[in-house]
Formats: sequence, structure tokens, C-alpha cells
Amino acid sequence: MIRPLVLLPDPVLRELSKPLERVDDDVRKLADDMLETMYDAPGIGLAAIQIGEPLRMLVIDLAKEDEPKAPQVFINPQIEARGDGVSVYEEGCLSIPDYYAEVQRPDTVSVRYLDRDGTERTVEADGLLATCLQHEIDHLNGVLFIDHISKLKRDMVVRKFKKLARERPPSRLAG
Ligand code: GNR
Ligand code: NI
Repeated sequence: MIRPLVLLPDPVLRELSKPLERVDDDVRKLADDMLETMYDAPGIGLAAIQIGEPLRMLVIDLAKEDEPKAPQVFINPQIEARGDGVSVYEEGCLSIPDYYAEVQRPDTVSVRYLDRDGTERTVEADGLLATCLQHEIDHLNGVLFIDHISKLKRDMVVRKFKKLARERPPSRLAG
């Protein structure tokens, strides 16, 4: 099921997501909803809080349009180590539509997580996967990519989205 996206400045995006206690069929169903919502958007990653579920879970698919889908589910992800180098990437966020800005992050991360079968795994990520994992894990902690840009730029984008939210009815009433 495609679920509505939570948009800036909804305070839900600032919530601290809670660890999952088990990986069962309900969790896998949520992962499928997240993937469906991400593909529909379309985006390359999605955290559960972006569909209003404050749980420590995220999905990523970095396959290009002409490649087969490559969905990945990360449950209770933890950054175990960060590289010394810095990578700069122009980031966007499905919760902040049509806004993009360069963000600096560690160029590599080692992430421990449970997959959709509940198996513990570790990924050594670099490139776009490293950036995307850090962007999504930030969401689990109520952090947005605009928190990594200048205050001037951040204030501008927050003001714009507050104005848009005033002009738009709550999504629950949309349609
Ligand atoms: O679709 C997305 N693209 C993206 C581009 C650069 C860095 C991070 C991302 S994640 C984003 C989807 C999203 O908002 N995930 O939380
Ligand atoms: Ni995002």
C-alpha cells in the first residue's frame, strides 16, 4: 500500500524512532509499504518516520531505471564506524520536495543491522550508499539533511514549507 508522506514542517519528522523488538510479518508488511511508497515517489531511500511510523527501519534501492529493482531493508541500523574522508553530495528528501543542497558527510560508514529475515548483517558502505544510509539513519534520530546546511539556507526552506503548509489542507483531508 502506498502511504502518504510526512512533509516538513510536520513535527513528526523530529521524533526519535524506537527500535523494533522483533522482525515478524507485520514488520515485513511495513517494509513492503515503505518500498512501494518510495518507488512511487520516486526516491532512493525512505525511513519509516516519513510515513508516520516512529520505528528504526529504513529501505534503500540504488538501482538505476534500466536495472532490475534492488530493494534493501535495514532494521535497527547502527553506525559502527565512520571513514576519515569527506564526501559532498547534492541531497534531496521526499519530506522536503523539490529542495536540494550539498551536504558533507563521512565518505564511508560501517553499518550493523537486521535484514528482513531478522539476520544480523554488517555493510561497509561507500559512495551513494554511504550518503543514503547516513541520510536515512539521521531520520531515525529526528535529523533532516537541512540540519547539515547553513542556518540561513535552512531558515529559508523552513519558512517556505511553513507557508506551503498553511496554503495546503492537512494531507488526511486531501483528495
Ligand atoms: O530520494 C532521495 N534521494 C537522495 C539523494 C541524495 C541523498 C539522499 C537521498 S535520500 C532521498 C529519499 C529520502 O528522503 N529519504 O529519506
Ligand atoms: Ni529524507
